[in-house]
Amino acid sequence: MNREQALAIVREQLTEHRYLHTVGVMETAINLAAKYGADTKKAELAAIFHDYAKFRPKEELREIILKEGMPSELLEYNSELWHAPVGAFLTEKEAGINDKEVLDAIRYHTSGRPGMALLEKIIYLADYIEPGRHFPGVDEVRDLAETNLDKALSKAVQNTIMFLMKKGQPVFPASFQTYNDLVMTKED
Ligand code: DGI
Ligand code: FE
Ligand code: FE
Repeated sequence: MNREQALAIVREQLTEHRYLHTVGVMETAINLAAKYGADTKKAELAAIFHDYAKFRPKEELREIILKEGMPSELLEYNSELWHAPVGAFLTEKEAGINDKEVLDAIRYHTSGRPGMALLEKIIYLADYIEPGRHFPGVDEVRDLAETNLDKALSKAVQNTIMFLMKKGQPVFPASFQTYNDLVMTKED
Protein backbone atom coordinates (compact mmCIF):
# COMPACT_ATOMS: atom_id res chain seq x y z
CA MET A 1 0.00 0.00 0.00
CA ASN A 2 1.45 3.39 -0.90
CA ARG A 3 1.34 6.56 1.18
CA GLU A 4 -1.59 8.11 -0.68
CA GLN A 5 -3.72 4.98 -0.35
CA ALA A 6 -2.95 4.68 3.35
CA LEU A 7 -3.67 8.36 4.02
CA ALA A 8 -6.97 8.13 2.13
CA ILE A 9 -8.07 5.21 4.32
CA VAL A 10 -7.29 6.91 7.63
CA ARG A 11 -8.64 10.29 6.52
CA GLU A 12 -12.13 8.81 6.50
CA GLN A 13 -11.72 7.72 10.12
CA LEU A 14 -10.40 10.99 11.53
CA THR A 15 -11.31 14.62 12.08
CA GLU A 16 -9.36 17.19 10.06
CA HIS A 17 -7.36 18.12 13.16
CA ARG A 18 -6.44 14.51 13.89
CA TYR A 19 -5.60 13.93 10.23
CA LEU A 20 -3.15 16.85 10.27
CA HIS A 21 -1.64 15.41 13.47
CA THR A 22 -1.27 12.09 11.65
CA VAL A 23 0.58 13.73 8.74
CA GLY A 24 2.86 15.43 11.29
CA VAL A 25 3.56 12.09 12.99
CA MET A 26 4.26 10.53 9.59
CA GLU A 27 6.83 13.16 8.59
CA THR A 28 8.46 13.09 12.03
CA ALA A 29 8.58 9.29 12.11
CA ILE A 30 10.20 9.10 8.66
CA ASN A 31 12.88 11.56 9.77
CA LEU A 32 13.54 9.66 13.01
CA ALA A 33 13.67 6.34 11.14
CA ALA A 34 16.25 7.71 8.71
CA LYS A 35 18.31 9.16 11.57
CA TYR A 36 18.24 6.06 13.78
CA GLY A 37 18.40 3.33 11.15
CA ALA A 38 14.83 2.02 11.11
CA ASP A 39 12.80 1.08 8.03
CA THR A 40 11.35 4.40 6.80
CA LYS A 41 8.49 2.67 4.92
CA LYS A 42 7.39 0.82 8.05
CA ALA A 43 7.66 4.03 10.06
CA GLU A 44 5.51 5.80 7.48
CA LEU A 45 2.82 3.11 7.55
CA ALA A 46 2.73 2.75 11.35
CA ALA A 47 2.52 6.53 11.75
CA ILE A 48 -0.31 6.85 9.25
CA PHE A 49 -2.38 4.20 11.04
CA HIS A 50 -1.36 4.91 14.64
CA ASP A 51 -4.60 6.73 15.59
CA TYR A 52 -6.85 4.75 13.24
CA ALA A 53 -9.25 3.74 16.05
CA LYS A 54 -9.22 7.09 17.87
CA PHE A 55 -12.83 7.97 17.08
CA ARG A 56 -14.49 4.58 17.41
CA PRO A 57 -17.19 4.58 20.09
CA LYS A 58 -15.93 3.53 23.52
CA GLU A 59 -18.37 0.62 23.54
CA GLU A 60 -16.86 -0.73 20.33
CA LEU A 61 -13.32 -0.38 21.70
CA ARG A 62 -14.31 -2.14 24.94
CA GLU A 63 -16.00 -4.95 23.07
CA ILE A 64 -12.99 -5.58 20.81
CA ILE A 65 -10.61 -5.61 23.80
CA LEU A 66 -12.73 -8.29 25.47
CA LYS A 67 -13.48 -10.36 22.37
CA GLU A 68 -9.97 -10.35 20.96
CA GLY A 69 -8.24 -11.31 24.19
CA MET A 70 -6.42 -8.04 24.75
CA PRO A 71 -5.41 -7.33 28.38
CA SER A 72 -8.72 -6.62 30.14
CA GLU A 73 -6.75 -4.58 32.69
CA LEU A 74 -6.84 -1.84 30.05
CA LEU A 75 -10.53 -1.39 30.77
CA GLU A 76 -9.81 -0.34 34.36
CA TYR A 77 -7.61 2.52 33.17
CA ASN A 78 -8.16 5.66 31.08
CA SER A 79 -10.14 4.94 27.92
CA GLU A 80 -7.54 7.05 26.05
CA LEU A 81 -5.36 3.93 26.17
CA TRP A 82 -7.79 1.75 24.24
CA HIS A 83 -7.44 3.11 20.71
CA ALA A 84 -3.85 1.87 20.46
CA PRO A 85 -4.30 -1.93 20.75
CA VAL A 86 -7.66 -1.77 19.00
CA GLY A 87 -6.08 0.37 16.27
CA ALA A 88 -3.51 -2.36 15.63
CA PHE A 89 -6.29 -4.93 15.42
CA LEU A 90 -8.46 -2.88 13.04
CA THR A 91 -5.50 -1.84 10.88
CA GLU A 92 -4.92 -5.52 10.20
CA LYS A 93 -8.56 -6.46 9.87
CA GLU A 94 -9.85 -3.50 7.85
CA ALA A 95 -6.78 -2.24 6.00
CA GLY A 96 -5.10 -5.64 5.54
CA ILE A 97 -1.75 -4.61 6.97
CA ASN A 98 -0.12 -7.59 8.62
CA ASP A 99 3.45 -6.54 9.27
CA LYS A 100 4.02 -7.41 12.93
CA GLU A 101 6.51 -4.59 13.55
CA VAL A 102 4.11 -2.03 12.13
CA LEU A 103 1.16 -3.43 14.11
CA ASP A 104 3.19 -3.51 17.36
CA ALA A 105 4.24 0.11 16.85
CA ILE A 106 0.55 1.02 16.62
CA ARG A 107 -0.37 -1.28 19.54
CA TYR A 108 2.11 0.26 21.98
CA HIS A 109 2.08 3.88 20.82
CA THR A 110 0.15 5.15 23.86
CA SER A 111 1.22 2.97 26.80
CA GLY A 112 4.69 2.00 25.63
CA ARG A 113 6.03 -1.31 26.95
CA PRO A 114 9.29 -2.55 28.45
CA GLY A 115 11.75 -3.66 25.81
CA MET A 116 10.29 -1.50 23.06
CA ALA A 117 11.54 -2.21 19.54
CA LEU A 118 13.17 0.61 17.54
CA LEU A 119 10.07 1.19 15.42
CA GLU A 120 7.86 1.30 18.53
CA LYS A 121 10.12 3.93 20.07
CA ILE A 122 10.05 6.00 16.91
CA ILE A 123 6.27 6.04 16.68
CA TYR A 124 5.83 6.82 20.39
CA LEU A 125 8.27 9.70 20.10
CA ALA A 126 6.97 11.01 16.76
CA ASP A 127 3.47 11.08 18.25
CA TYR A 128 4.82 13.16 21.14
CA ILE A 129 6.97 15.67 19.21
CA GLU A 130 5.26 16.12 15.82
CA PRO A 131 5.14 19.84 14.87
CA GLY A 132 1.48 20.26 15.85
CA ARG A 133 2.18 19.41 19.50
CA HIS A 134 2.41 22.34 21.88
CA PHE A 135 2.79 21.59 25.56
CA PRO A 136 5.33 22.26 28.29
CA GLY A 137 8.48 20.19 27.85
CA VAL A 138 7.93 19.24 24.22
CA ASP A 139 10.83 21.37 22.95
CA GLU A 140 13.25 19.69 25.35
CA VAL A 141 12.17 16.30 23.99
CA ARG A 142 12.50 17.60 20.40
CA ASP A 143 16.07 18.67 21.16
CA LEU A 144 16.94 15.32 22.76
CA ALA A 145 15.45 13.49 19.75
CA GLU A 146 18.07 15.15 17.54
CA THR A 147 20.85 13.22 19.23
CA ASN A 148 19.58 10.50 21.56
CA LEU A 149 16.44 8.48 20.88
CA ASP A 150 16.34 6.70 24.24
CA LYS A 151 16.88 9.87 26.28
CA ALA A 152 14.15 11.62 24.31
CA LEU A 153 11.79 8.69 24.77
CA SER A 154 12.44 8.36 28.47
CA LYS A 155 11.80 12.10 28.95
CA ALA A 156 8.55 11.83 26.97
CA VAL A 157 7.37 8.86 29.04
CA GLN A 158 8.38 10.64 32.26
CA ASN A 159 6.49 13.81 31.24
CA THR A 160 3.37 11.82 30.38
CA ILE A 161 3.39 9.97 33.71
CA MET A 162 4.00 13.20 35.64
CA PHE A 163 1.20 14.92 33.72
CA LEU A 164 -1.22 12.15 34.70
CA MET A 165 -0.05 12.11 38.31
CA LYS A 166 -0.36 15.90 38.66
CA LYS A 167 -3.99 15.53 37.66
CA GLY A 168 -4.41 12.67 40.14
CA GLN A 169 -5.17 10.23 37.35
CA PRO A 170 -4.28 6.53 37.37
CA VAL A 171 -1.23 5.41 35.41
CA PHE A 172 -1.34 2.16 33.44
CA PRO A 173 1.34 -0.18 34.87
CA ALA A 174 2.98 -0.72 31.47
CA SER A 175 3.74 2.99 31.34
CA PHE A 176 5.62 2.78 34.64
CA GLN A 177 7.39 -0.36 33.43
CA THR A 178 8.39 1.43 30.24
CA TYR A 179 9.82 4.30 32.25
CA ASN A 180 11.75 1.96 34.56
CA ASP A 181 13.06 -0.06 31.64
CA LEU A 182 14.35 3.05 29.90
CA VAL A 183 16.05 4.62 32.94
CA MET A 184 17.52 1.32 34.17
CA THR A 185 19.03 0.28 30.84
CA LYS A 186 20.39 3.62 29.73
CA GLU A 187 24.14 3.80 29.41
CA ASP A 188 24.93 7.10 31.13
O1 DGI B 1 -3.80 9.68 20.52
P1 DGI B 1 -2.94 10.89 20.80
O2 DGI B 1 -3.74 12.01 21.42
O3 DGI B 1 -2.20 11.36 19.59
O4 DGI B 1 -1.84 10.51 21.90
P2 DGI B 1 -1.65 9.15 22.73
O5 DGI B 1 -1.98 7.97 21.89
O6 DGI B 1 -0.30 9.23 23.33
O7 DGI B 1 -2.71 9.11 23.89
C1 DGI B 1 -3.40 10.16 24.47
C2 DGI B 1 -3.30 10.28 25.94
O8 DGI B 1 -3.51 9.11 26.71
C3 DGI B 1 -1.99 10.82 26.49
O9 DGI B 1 -1.93 12.21 26.31
C4 DGI B 1 -2.14 10.55 27.96
C5 DGI B 1 -3.32 9.58 28.04
N1 DGI B 1 -3.14 8.49 29.00
C6 DGI B 1 -4.07 8.14 29.88
N2 DGI B 1 -3.63 7.17 30.68
C7 DGI B 1 -2.37 6.90 30.30
C8 DGI B 1 -2.04 7.72 29.21
N3 DGI B 1 -0.84 7.66 28.59
C9 DGI B 1 0.07 6.77 29.08
N4 DGI B 1 1.28 6.66 28.50
N5 DGI B 1 -0.20 5.95 30.16
C10 DGI B 1 -1.39 5.98 30.81
O10 DGI B 1 -1.61 5.28 31.78
FE1 FE C 1 -2.90 7.85 19.91
FE1 FE D 1 -1.43 10.37 17.90
